[in-house]
Amino acid sequence: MKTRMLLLALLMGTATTIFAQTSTVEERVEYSSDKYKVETNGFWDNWFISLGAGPQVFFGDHDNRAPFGDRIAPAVDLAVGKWFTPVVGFRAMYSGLQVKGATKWENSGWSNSYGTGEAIGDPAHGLQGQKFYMGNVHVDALFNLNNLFAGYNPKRVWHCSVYAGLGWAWVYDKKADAGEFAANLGVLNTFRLCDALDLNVDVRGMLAKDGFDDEIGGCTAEGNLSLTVGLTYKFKQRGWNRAKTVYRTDYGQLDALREQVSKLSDENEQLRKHRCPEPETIKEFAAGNVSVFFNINSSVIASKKDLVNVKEMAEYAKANDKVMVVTGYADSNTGSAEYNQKLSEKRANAVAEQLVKMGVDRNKIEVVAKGGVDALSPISYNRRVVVTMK
Ligand SMILES: [Ca+2]
Ligand SMILES: [Ca+2]
Repeated sequence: MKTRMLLLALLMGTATTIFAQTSTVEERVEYSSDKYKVETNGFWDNWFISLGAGPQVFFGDHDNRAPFGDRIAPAVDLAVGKWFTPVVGFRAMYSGLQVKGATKWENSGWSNSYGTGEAIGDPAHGLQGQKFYMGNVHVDALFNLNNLFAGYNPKRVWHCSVYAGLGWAWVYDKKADAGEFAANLGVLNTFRLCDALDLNVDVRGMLAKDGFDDEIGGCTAEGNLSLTVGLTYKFKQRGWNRAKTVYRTDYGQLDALREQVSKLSDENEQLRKHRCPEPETIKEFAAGNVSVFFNINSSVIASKKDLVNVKEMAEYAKANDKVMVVTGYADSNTGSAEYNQKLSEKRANAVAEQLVKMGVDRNKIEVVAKGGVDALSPISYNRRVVVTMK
């Protein structure tokens, strides 16, 4: 619990004056364990500057006829960049320096081939040495493969990034042309030395048009391969924070809410005590009796619909502790008096059975059998059971 207390006290003799302001806020932070989830950061975060130096070899006209060792020339690079996410970054870079190779003694039509005036390679090829200085300014998009495939880890030592870029490359003492568009592709390996510094090893290929070296040899392009080793300084803020969720509880506010709930609860209790008693509603059952009809010579209830009213009456009887009277009849026109007596009893029992199913206590049901009658017309109406209450 983080408690911030601002306390200003004045102690003068026996008189004490205390001015205090307190607030009690608890913050709980949960960090995501997902290595692929990080918090985004601001524009000024994760900028870096890098420097490197090493050898480079140019692949231009006639150069492959010079001994390889004679073609190795120095290269430098300087870059400023930024990582937008652990995986994606960019940098603006200056790279290049010297090119060493071979050229013809006489270049028909090409005035400047940067010849050294010294024979090189097999004399049969009639070549002289070549040396010139170049520069290459390019913007590269960087993709960190370790963070892409293995997730972000701030303590990881080795990072391998691939990059592709486009820029402008030129030869310093060239007079005819300002330069050429050049494509750059490479692999940047960095090794963490400390939080702020990386050792960088950059292998880069540059591709430019044939005219770049002032010799048109007929190839579609010529290129430069460099390997530079150097240092990268990473400016603050560096790295990424794990994605997090902050849970904040203001106990001052919570106490106020508790107090309010308690107050409302008290008020509710007061209101409950003073509540007027609800008037008891007595539901009257409208129908005095309900009939259930049967087919001739049958004690099976003819239509289940008749039971709807029976059920209503049963519910009322149960609720009001009434006794139900089930009276069975048969029509006196068919069958003997003895048979009709039994039939009316069976019919009454069939309805009584339904009442029991409806939850009416057996002891609260009276079964009466009236035998054959002709009280109703048509005569079929006498094949019935009448349910009443008492
Ligand atoms: Ca050449
Ligand atoms: Ca060329």
